[in-house]
Amino acid sequence: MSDTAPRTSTAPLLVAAAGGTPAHPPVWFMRQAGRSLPEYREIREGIPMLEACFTPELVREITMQPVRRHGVDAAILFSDIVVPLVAAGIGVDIVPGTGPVVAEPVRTRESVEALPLLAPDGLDPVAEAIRLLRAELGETPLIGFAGAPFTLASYLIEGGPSRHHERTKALMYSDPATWHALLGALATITTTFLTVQVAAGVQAVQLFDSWAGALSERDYREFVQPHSARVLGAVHGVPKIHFGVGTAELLPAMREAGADVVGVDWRLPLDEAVRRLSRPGTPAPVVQGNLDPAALLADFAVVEREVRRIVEEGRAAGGHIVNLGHGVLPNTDPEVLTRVVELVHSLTP
Ligand code: 1CP
Repeated sequence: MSDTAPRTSTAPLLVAAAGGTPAHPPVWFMRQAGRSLPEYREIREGIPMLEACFTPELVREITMQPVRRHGVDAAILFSDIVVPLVAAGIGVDIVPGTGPVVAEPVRTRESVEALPLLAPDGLDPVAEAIRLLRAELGETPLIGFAGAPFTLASYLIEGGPSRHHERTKALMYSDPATWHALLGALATITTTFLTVQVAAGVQAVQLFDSWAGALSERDYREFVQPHSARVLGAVHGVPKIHFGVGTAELLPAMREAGADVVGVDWRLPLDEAVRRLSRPGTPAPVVQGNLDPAALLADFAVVEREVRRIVEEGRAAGGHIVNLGHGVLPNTDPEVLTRVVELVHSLTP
């Protein structure tokens, strides 16, 4: 933080993340940049995803698009969870219509030991994009992010997107030593990715453990939580949001990993999530979520009812950041997102 920066921010997202009462409920959308916006499709025309992620001027513009269009309470850096793997020299590409594809899947002790380290200067274009964005964003906070070790491991082991994560779990159960070596290496890479972003100026971070909900709580605690906790413990000075999908049974363990804010998907009402997250003698939990992304495809009367319900249920929390329960679906009408922002801003926190 520079000498001239205010010590406390009144930005609603940062107030809510700290458990305070903001002027209005803050709202942003996971995957708010990207395929639902025609201006995004236009600017990405002919430019591969990863090339875009390493071009500061493009990252700046794509990150700004949803802020300008919707008036959301935060920008999220346009990047991807595999960007630090690419910066480390691991062979990963993002294939249109598929997602991350890994050239040589990592399934043995030898391939884990051969994983490269990530030198921070490999992320210089990302840091440069963050500096450009802070200069442009003014009072609107910029959220940085990374994929958590488990979710990254799933892509590396499976070789690409996976429904059941079966090779991932097979390695976890059959060779715990190799498993922990892999998650340890990924925790180190993820920590570098996040600390570079914080040093460059992001004002909050979100750790995406999108696929952690595939695990039982017992397995999560044994095989995953220590590595995510190491990442979260190494990031200082900004609020930390910890998010996964299908994590109703994992929420307390995810909070214990060190998060200030726990992201909740649409399967669990926020008041029930708060009940599960609460511990006697500790401050009321702060939550983020949890509109079903598919509900945005319904009539606006339905959307409005759902938004009002979620803001109401969020009152049980110490603070509430309104968001979806997972990312914006590509066929979402951007007008609906703008109307949701207007509606949320008209409500009392
Ligand atoms: O608002 C934003 O768009 C921010 C940028 C962002 C973020 C936060 C992108 C751009 N990716 C992510 C995170 C990300 N990437 C996650 C965690 C969040 C989540 O659970 O949705 C995951 C799991 C990925 C991996 C990934 N990258 C996928 C999912 C594949 C699967 O397993 O189902 C996909 C499709 C990508 C590519 C990608 N990343 C981002 C965009 C806009 C795209 C589409 C690529 C394109 O436009 O060609």
